[in-house]
Amino acid sequence: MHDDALLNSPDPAELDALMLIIKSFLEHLEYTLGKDKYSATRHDIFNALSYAVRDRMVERWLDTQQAYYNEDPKRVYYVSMEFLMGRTLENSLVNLGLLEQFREAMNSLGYDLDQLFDQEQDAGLGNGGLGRLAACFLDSMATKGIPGYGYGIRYEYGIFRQNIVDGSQVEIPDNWLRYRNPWELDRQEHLHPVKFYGRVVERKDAGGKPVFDWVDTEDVMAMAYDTPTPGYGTNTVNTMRLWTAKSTREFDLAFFNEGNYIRAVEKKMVTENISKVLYPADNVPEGKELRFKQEYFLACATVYDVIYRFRKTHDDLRLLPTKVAIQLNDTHPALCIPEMMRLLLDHYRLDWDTAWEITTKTFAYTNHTILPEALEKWPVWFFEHILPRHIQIIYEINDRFLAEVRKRFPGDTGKLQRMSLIEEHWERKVRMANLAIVGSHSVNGVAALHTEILKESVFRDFYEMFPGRFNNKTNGITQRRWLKCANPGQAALITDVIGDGWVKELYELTRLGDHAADPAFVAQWRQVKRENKERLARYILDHNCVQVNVDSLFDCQVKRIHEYKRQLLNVLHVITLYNRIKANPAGDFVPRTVIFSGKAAPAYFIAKLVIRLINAVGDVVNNDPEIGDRLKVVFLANYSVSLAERIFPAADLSEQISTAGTEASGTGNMKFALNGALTIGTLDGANIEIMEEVGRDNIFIFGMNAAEVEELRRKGYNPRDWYGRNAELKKVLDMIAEGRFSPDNHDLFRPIVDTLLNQGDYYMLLADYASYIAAQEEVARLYLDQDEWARKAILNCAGMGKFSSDRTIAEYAREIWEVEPMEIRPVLEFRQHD
Ligand code: B1H
Ligand code: IMP
Repeated sequence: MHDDALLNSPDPAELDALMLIIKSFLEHLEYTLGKDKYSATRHDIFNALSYAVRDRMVERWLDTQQAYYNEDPKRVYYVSMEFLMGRTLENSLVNLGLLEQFREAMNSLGYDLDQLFDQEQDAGLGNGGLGRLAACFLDSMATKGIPGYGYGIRYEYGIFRQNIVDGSQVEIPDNWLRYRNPWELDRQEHLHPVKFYGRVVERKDAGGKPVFDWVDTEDVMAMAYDTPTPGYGTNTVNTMRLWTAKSTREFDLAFFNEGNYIRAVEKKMVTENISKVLYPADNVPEGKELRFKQEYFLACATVYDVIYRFRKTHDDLRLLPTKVAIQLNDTHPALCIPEMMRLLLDHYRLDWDTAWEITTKTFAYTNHTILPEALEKWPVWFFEHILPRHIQIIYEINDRFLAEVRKRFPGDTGKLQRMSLIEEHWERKVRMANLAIVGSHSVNGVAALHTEILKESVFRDFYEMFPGRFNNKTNGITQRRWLKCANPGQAALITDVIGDGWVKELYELTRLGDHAADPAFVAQWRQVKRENKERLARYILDHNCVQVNVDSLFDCQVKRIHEYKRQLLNVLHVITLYNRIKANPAGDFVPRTVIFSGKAAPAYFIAKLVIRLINAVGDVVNNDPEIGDRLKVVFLANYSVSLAERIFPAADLSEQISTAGTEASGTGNMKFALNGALTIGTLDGANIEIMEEVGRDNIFIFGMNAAEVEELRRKGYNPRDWYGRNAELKKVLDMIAEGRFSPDNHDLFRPIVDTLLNQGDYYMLLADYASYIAAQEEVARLYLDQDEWARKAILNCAGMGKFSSDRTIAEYAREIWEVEPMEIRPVLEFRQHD
């Protein structure tokens, strides 16, 4: 034991606190985990430490939950099929204000806290932006003192691990619970039944009113696991409650009594499959029965819990909307709406109008995408088969709604067809977005442009009918994780000059603007960026065996691989640069390291082929001695929250190059700019608002805007016109098509070129190519002036105040939820042990 630090501590109170931490850690190692210093593995050390941290959180958690019970404020339920939490240990220590104490305590035992942080598995219960947004919102709700809960599914397997084998993505199951999850507490007593299948029987009650009984169902139990979510610099600790599927006792009895024991165990496993795995599709729904059952599983267990908690202190369900706001994270949990109706009608026996008023006043819906293929539609026969009572309720909602539409717009049958909750094609489907809009009092988009597109095109009919229902809430990110934890060097430098107010109020960063012209500050800023780049360069060497030049421009595109995000456009630029260097080997080129990272949906053929192409181009470029370190291309495997935390701080350039009108918001764009990267981007999603905040001169904007994209599509877009007119572009595409990057299989990448030249280039890469290349030339020119680059980077960071999820949450709280922050005072008298 190295206890010099302890012995040197001057303050007895401080010394006491350290001793308590050490005691707590050692007790958990011994009594919770049953290990001593000889038998403890690194997982044991991590777990014992996490339990010691959790103990500090639990005290405030109990106080918070008790205060919610006693003071009965209005509560917010954020319901989401995804929570992409990443790691928890460091963030918890930062939010609790205990980081330095724990660092010192672990140091005195001979452990390096940063190495222990790296032991933690990511909680990867999400695909990308939508799931990470939910995680940032939990941090901000707790920090702002909003009485909030996250409700989701405790997938046994989160988003797959991505390995790259011979340049291709290979998916490995993410068994994240293998070494236990120290942050969760199982709540065996919170066990709710969820029904599936069966049929509906109609009968009359004593008063002659119809009653609908849903009978002969197959039931599954939902069991709760709770994770505390602490705010920064407050006593508030909120709850994330995730549901896991368990078979019922009745199920066990019925099947085990049949006498075939093994068959009974098999069937038990099948019912518990509901919470087994996250569907790894981003921005495209998976039309599978199991996914549908997952969505209902979440909806049913959550609505039951919300009403149960409300009824602990209230009898009159009509007051529900004054005490409860439920936010639907896209349509994935939209079955909450018919489920709430079912409970109010069939269980609590309210009349339709009362039930409908309670429901619509309680729910609010956030839309996250306008890609037509990503709007959820479930076949009517799924409902008839799996949720027979819900389809009756949905038909009734639709009948009443369409009657209203008819009254407002007589004779407009096109409108009726478009607005119906049911799509009448050869296969009839329920349009989940229409259900969510009709069943909510608020519909919001996630960036200004996105909300305009919702109002003007995707949901135009609904906007005409309910203009007051639509509103914008531009996304944000938590600066605690994405700057303070991820980039301690830059965070400390900022705090040195403007204080640490920015950790709770990101608009404080505005004051950095005054320092952008200070040469000493600029020099320090550059030094921090350089150290971050060195760290990432070491990671790249370790993982990709590529030595990159730390003085080169780190040009980063990290996000899900999707055609609309146009990683391929970036590759076209890389090959263009390669050709230019090859054509002029003695020329002066600004050295670049182009870094890609991201997962493709396992069934998304073209996206996976793009990954192969990136690696294939890397093989050619990185091994060409004539290129040297002027150009390197690396694909970092297994993009995840914890890998993102390494990449953002080291980035010089942020690629946000989606076709205008396709990226609802983006949040990676905000994380890059906050970490001092300049953006090259289209006028899409939140890029537009970033430009407004940092100034047109401090961002590289290129390409068509959303209106121009639409106009060109309307006029008829022929990508071959662009191919024919631009010699550099033609050469690049010909090289890919002819197998220049796939010498063993010349046709390997032909399908990629086909999507561009023969299948209409839906995302218009060719139309934006020339403008993109020109913008990249400007980037390179600016990079030659390192001080000027750093000045603009500082101004980008200084302009990020708007993009804190604290601001976003404050807007939701005020304008949608009508909830007030609540201060939690510690209730110390219960604590006998310290
Ligand atoms: C976003 C999704 C999404 N939009 C379907 N939509 C999914 C759709 O499993 N599914 O079926 C999963 C995810 N994800 C993203 O949300 C947007 O593309 C981003 O632009 C946005 O920043 C993010 C958060 O609002
Ligand atoms: P939950 O939100 O239903 O899980 O309850 C959260 C907290 O509310 C509990 O941990 C208690 O602190 C408090 N609580 C719930 N029921 C009661 C009660 O009947 N009396 C006092 N406090 C309660």
